[in-house]
Amino acid sequence: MAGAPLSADQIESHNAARLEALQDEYDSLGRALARRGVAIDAIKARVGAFSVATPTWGSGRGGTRFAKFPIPGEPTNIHEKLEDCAVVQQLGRATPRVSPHFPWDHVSDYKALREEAAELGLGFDAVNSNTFQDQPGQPHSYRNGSLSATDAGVRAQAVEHNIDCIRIGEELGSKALTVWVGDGTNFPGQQDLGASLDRYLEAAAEIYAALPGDWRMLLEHKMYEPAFYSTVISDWGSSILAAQQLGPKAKCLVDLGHHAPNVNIEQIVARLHRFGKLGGFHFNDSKYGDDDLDSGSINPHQLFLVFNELVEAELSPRDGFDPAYMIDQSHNVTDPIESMLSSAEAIVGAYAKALIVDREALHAAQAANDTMLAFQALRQAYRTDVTPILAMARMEAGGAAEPIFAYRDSGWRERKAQERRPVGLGAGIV
Ligand code: LRH
Ligand code: MN
Ligand code: MN
Repeated sequence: MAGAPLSADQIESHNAARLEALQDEYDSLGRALARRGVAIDAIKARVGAFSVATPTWGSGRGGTRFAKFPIPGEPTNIHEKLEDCAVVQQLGRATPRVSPHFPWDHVSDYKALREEAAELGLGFDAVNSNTFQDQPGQPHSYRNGSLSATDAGVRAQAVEHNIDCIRIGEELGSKALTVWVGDGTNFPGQQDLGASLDRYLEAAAEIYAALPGDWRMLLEHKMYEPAFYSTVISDWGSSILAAQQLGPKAKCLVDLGHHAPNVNIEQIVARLHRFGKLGGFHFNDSKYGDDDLDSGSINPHQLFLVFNELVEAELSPRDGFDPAYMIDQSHNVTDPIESMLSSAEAIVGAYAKALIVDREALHAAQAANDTMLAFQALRQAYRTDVTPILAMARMEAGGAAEPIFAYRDSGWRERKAQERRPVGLGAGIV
């Protein structure tokens, strides 16, 4: 790969030292899966073809509203963020695209940025707009909302920003705009709940009208935060209604952290797919709310169940089923590169487990109302350690057998700590 950030020789010798053991584990798992009628090489091929985008904003250390604790060598601009995302891709081989956020990733020349990313082996995924923060020099404030604001000037500014994001995305080679607004209220009576949705829909339609023919507009819902009494696009119900009203290019994006506690997210996935409106994911994990913890770190079973629905959806596609997969995490206490490597592996691993579910047995048990055997079909797949499949797929694509160890050995962060300017202390991002 031209311009790859790490030495290919280092990855090769890392792999050479592990190949024999890995081959042994892969062959043993292959025999076990063959006895279940599953061809391991076919699963490896599907795993190798799967990808998930990394968030540019996840490559720096995040924080909470209390504090942010930067690490030496973390990226300070979009160029350095791309470099770090390229490290994640070079070692993990599951994250060939980055999802940018504007204006956080603003540059003056987007064509050059696209070339710079391509040199690093990266492309661009969905662009994310930001009308949840005020920017220096901006005429109107979003303190009272953006697309749903009562002030027409504020709404027009928010629409224009989203259209600017589309134009930037076209230069970058993106095909989708993700719209999440922080609009909502903190007090009963603060706003008319119906009228604010009307204003949102009208403004969103102006953005929709500016979408190129082959683009999608991904509506991201969130139940609370920063608004704590109501949010305008609070749940998948509001999201699908808005997407249906806007038109076929509008789809719903499911951020795993944006739901009520204990809600059945896999069922939401199935519902959105049923109506052809499943547009994409922001993967993360959570214990309490929109924690933005690493994917699969708290509830890996839920991640598996989500992928189980996605594999079912692949088998019965509706309306061009092709969801955009992205990570959306805040790495507050880890090296973001390590968190993205670990998260990508958790996501791909959940997909691999879903692929090895004995679907025939599952569907037969469902038809016969045999609850326990239906559950066992899922359980058997979930219990399977798919690590050798993931490692082999990665290695065959030029990545590392054990990406986090290869990353540590590369000394990347220590080197960057010498080269990059230190990040100031301060509050985190959302
Ligand atoms: C909102 C959100 C949304 C933003 C990102 C930074 O909580 O999930 O996707 O764009 O965080
Ligand atoms: Mn999100
Ligand atoms: Mn979020």
